[in-house]
Amino acid sequence: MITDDTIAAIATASGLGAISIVRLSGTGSLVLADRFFHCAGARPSQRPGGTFVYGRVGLADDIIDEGLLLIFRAPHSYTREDVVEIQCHGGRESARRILRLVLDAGARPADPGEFTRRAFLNGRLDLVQAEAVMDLIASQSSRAAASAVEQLTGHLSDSLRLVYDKVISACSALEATLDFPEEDFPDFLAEDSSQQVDESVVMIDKLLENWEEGHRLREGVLVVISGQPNAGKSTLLNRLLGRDRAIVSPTPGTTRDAIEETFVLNGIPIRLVDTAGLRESGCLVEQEGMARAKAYIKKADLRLHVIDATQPLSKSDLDSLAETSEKPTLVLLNKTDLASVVSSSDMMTYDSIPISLISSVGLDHLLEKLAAKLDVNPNAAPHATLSERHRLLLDSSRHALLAAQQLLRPIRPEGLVPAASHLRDAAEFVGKIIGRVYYDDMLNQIFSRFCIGK
Ligand SMILES: Nc1nc2c(ncn2[C@@H]2O[C@H](COP(=O)(O)OP(=O)(O)O)[C@@H](O)[C@H]2O)c(=O)[nH]1
Ligand SMILES: [Mg+2]
Repeated sequence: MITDDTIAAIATASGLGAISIVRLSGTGSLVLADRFFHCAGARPSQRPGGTFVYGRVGLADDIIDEGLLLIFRAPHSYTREDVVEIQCHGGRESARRILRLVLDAGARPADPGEFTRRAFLNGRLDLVQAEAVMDLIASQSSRAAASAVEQLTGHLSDSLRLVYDKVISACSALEATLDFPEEDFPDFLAEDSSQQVDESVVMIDKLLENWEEGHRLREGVLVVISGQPNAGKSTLLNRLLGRDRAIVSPTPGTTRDAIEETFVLNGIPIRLVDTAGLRESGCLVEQEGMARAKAYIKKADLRLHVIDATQPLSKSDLDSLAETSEKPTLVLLNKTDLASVVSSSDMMTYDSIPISLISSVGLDHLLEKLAAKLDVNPNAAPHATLSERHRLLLDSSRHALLAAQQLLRPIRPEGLVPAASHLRDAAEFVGKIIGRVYYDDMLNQIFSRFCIGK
């Protein structure tokens, strides 16, 4: 697809830093480099790919900075086009002025993700790998990053391509039968197709199994802290985050709004939410806070319910626990550094842990239990995981395959045409995942979440 226009962008994050990088891709990259990069010896466009050279950047009579020029020649570059990267000094100013110069000289500002989009269109990456690039940049935990790298290496793409090939092969076998007259169409081809449809469904089911984990890696697991005012909820949030994020005070009703922060447990990002304590209150702000708390508890993947163990169990605690008894819950009996009147045996069916947030008793146990409840295995090998986009398309493909399966059991001549049509749909859905099939709109949507310069 190699196009004539040359795109340019600052590839590094804005802010103070040692270096910034301005990146160009397209057939004009090297010619542009000749105009604004001045080095000893051969001009940039006379130099081989895979090399770098020191020089001064700017116009001959208006030097902006000194830096390095990295030269990549098509097809040995990220985009498979000619690419140059200028490493200049960090901070906003140098890179911005260099970019302006390049744009004035005829390059076009790159859209978000446009370098990666070109890498995809030029066949360097498939769509699943291209998405992994952004997942890696956006990852919030070591596990999510490892999973993205695994996806980038192409293992998920390989599995998806196998499914795609199988569906295509099922479809071709079936379509071949359509060329025969109805009275003597070759059964064996239709049977072969039917068998491949069954196998495709099994392969898709296996892929869908790992969606859940991918979702958790990307979005984080929602853990909500609930309990009565003064039980120690905000103290718990602060202890788990390792910093004083929420105000802690002996005055009940201090936390009004829900506070959400992320911390990482065994490589999995956890969205931890501190909520307003649940109690009778005439105050409108506090009531709104409690409504939010309840909404969060409803959405939570896991609830940490904090109880002040120095006070007798209140009806409100028991009601609130009973109300959401189906929600995975850990009950924390807090303040065990003082004389407790509630113990684990009072908690009956609930999983409970005695803790003291002030004297740090039981915190390790809490983290262990939390990891176990969330089924977070620290030793699990990283594997590429499906995104929501992949899941939806796989689901659609699966439905189309099942519809075809119905029509092929038993094989009847009149079922062949509609079955083949379902199989074409099934192939198209999988094709859209890896990018064998794509539309501009679809690519726009995928690459719009990328950053500029990637
Ligand atoms: N003795 C003791 N006090 C605690 C413990 N955890 C929290 N507190 C105190 O209990 C009060 C209420 O804590 P806070 O976290 O604001 O409770 P929240 O209303 O549930 O958010 C504060 O004065 C905390 O210092 C604990 O383990 N032991
Ligand atoms: Mg609080």
